[in-house]
Amino acid sequence: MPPTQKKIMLSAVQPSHLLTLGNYLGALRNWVKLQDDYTCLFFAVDLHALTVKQDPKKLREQTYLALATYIATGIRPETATLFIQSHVPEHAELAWILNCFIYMGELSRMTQFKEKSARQGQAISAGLLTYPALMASDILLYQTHLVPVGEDQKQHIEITRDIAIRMNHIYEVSLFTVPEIYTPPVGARIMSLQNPMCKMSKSDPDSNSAIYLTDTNDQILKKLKKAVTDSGSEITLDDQKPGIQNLLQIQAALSEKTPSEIVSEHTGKQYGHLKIKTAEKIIETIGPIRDRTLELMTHKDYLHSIFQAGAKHARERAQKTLAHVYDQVGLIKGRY
Ligand code: AQP
Repeated sequence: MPPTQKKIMLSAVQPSHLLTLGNYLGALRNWVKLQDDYTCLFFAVDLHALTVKQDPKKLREQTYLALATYIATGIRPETATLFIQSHVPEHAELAWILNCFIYMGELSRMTQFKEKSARQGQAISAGLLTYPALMASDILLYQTHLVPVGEDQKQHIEITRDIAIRMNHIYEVSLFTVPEIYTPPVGARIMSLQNPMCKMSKSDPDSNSAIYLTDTNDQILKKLKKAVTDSGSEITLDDQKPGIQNLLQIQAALSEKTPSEIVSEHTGKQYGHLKIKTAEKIIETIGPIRDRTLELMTHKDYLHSIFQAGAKHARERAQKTLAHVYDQVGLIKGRY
């Protein structure tokens, strides 16, 4: 199909810390698999990252790193539009309008808000609460058809759909395409290696809880050996064994097999064997991505040229939607 007739697929990652194996299996890998069937926009959501405390120097470096990782994973910059969220000011502009159409009750019910605000204690930023408005803006600006994400982001896409339907209804015009969600059958929720009841997260302060996409082979092996399991020894798919289930999920996702097939491959083996095999599988996949990412990080001018071209292209699309929204909600067109 010629690119102009393809549907739009869009997704992003917050450069709030180093990207994890969860980000890879839940998101990035699926972007690569689906990229040929869609017109794609992928970006680093640096404005979202500001909803939790950031070191400015690290944030800049992590933003480069996120985009380098996209390319290293297999996203083709020749066909996909790659950019940085803050380089397209329309994201923040539309987010303001959407903020006026989302209800406080909807925002305060979001699981991510509840979990992250509990960690922030008394000083909870308003940005953390209104995060879904900015995310809805990211998606709706481009008339997106499909958003591939991990399980944890499903709720934010659902609220995006609700806002799109609500505003299309209020103004009796198609302001926004209502996006569909894509989550992978295996790997949509990778759990922490240290607490398998919580999801693996970039911002978890315990670095042993996550495999970062820049970890060395040695670090990966050590983290897997330290992974929390339980006191048993039989490898089975059992809700009472969340640590073992997580390792089986990781191996299954990386091998394109089902978790039950992985169980069969480990019949009669001990937990230690499963940990080593899982580490080997991660190294096999992540090793080349890490090496390519670090190589790309030595060519910042190249990376910069890609996001500059990407932002220019993204703005052309974003401006059309924003102008239509401004007009429909009753703002006077500027004449500058
Ligand atoms: N553990 C996970 N398993 C599967 N998918 C995951 N994703 C995140 N964690 C997992 C998916 O990765 C994409 C990018 O996520 P994000 O950067 O927008 O933020 P997040 O969902 O809040 O991810 P993190 O790693 O937990 O970041 P922090 O710690 O900064 O909040 C999304 O598609 C997400 O579903």
